[in-house]
Amino acid sequence: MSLTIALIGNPNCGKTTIFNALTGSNQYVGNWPGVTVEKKEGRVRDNKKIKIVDLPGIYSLSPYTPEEIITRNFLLNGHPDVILNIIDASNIERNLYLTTQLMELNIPVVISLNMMDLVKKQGTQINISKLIHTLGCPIIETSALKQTGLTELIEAIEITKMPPKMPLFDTNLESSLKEIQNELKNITEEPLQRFYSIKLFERDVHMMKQLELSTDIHQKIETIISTHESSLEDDSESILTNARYEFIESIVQECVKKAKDSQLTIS
Ligand code: BGO
Repeated sequence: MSLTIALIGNPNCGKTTIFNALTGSNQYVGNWPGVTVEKKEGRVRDNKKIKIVDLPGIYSLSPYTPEEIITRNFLLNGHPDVILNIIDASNIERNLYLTTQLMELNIPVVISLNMMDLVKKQGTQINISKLIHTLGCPIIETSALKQTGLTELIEAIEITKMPPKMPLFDTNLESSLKEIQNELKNITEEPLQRFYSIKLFERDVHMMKQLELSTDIHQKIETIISTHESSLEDDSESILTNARYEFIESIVQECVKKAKDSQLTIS
């Protein structure tokens, strides 16, 4: 069975190094339609049935740059079987921001926790089992530089069929998202309703246009958002960003022990 893999990560996470190591010379370079952003695809050296689509390095799935728009359009319309999310483990907090958004797409995710050679050198400890349990997806420790973990990465891609857990936010935000989701019942398929409700909460104009909401539904959703904003005296986009960072902080507190902390414990 052939598989299409969407390769995604922040700039400088090691995505190109991993892409080259997995595909070798089996690569094809072109452009994404309508833009001058390079499109690279390749077949895995040891399993030609796996096609990897190398998406541009991005920090978020917001609609502000051509790279972000290309990536999310591919995720929503390109039918990838698995997202391979490369995380720079030496910068895990910032990299997980994108991961939380990928987890909302109802697509199976495999995480390559890359730069583990650096993390080990720094003396940082990451509790991988806890991280797997919290995110609900396979996580493989890799060092693209030292070429470790790559066979395990391919094995995980071959067997992963379930999407990860959805990140959950505070009760008030969850209840506003649920209200928006209820308005989308007959408009989008159930598995993507949460993703769209989050995008609408952020007033993402591309998504509003794409969903072709009626004026009535649009107004109902606007009332939900502005009521939430007034209660927190903040704009919806910042509310969502803060909620994501709270979610990430709780994960990092549970699963990551920085070297500084271990030194403190020892002394
Ligand atoms: C330079 N471990 C370590 N230590 N480094 C890694 C790893 C890893 O697991 N993976 C990648 N790198 P890209 P994007 C460089 O190029 O794949 C390094 O943007 C240098 N170059 O070697 O390009 C990788 O595609 C001079 O580093 O990332 C590269 O995601 C001095 O991370 C950088 C030092 O990798 C980015 C590093 C001239």
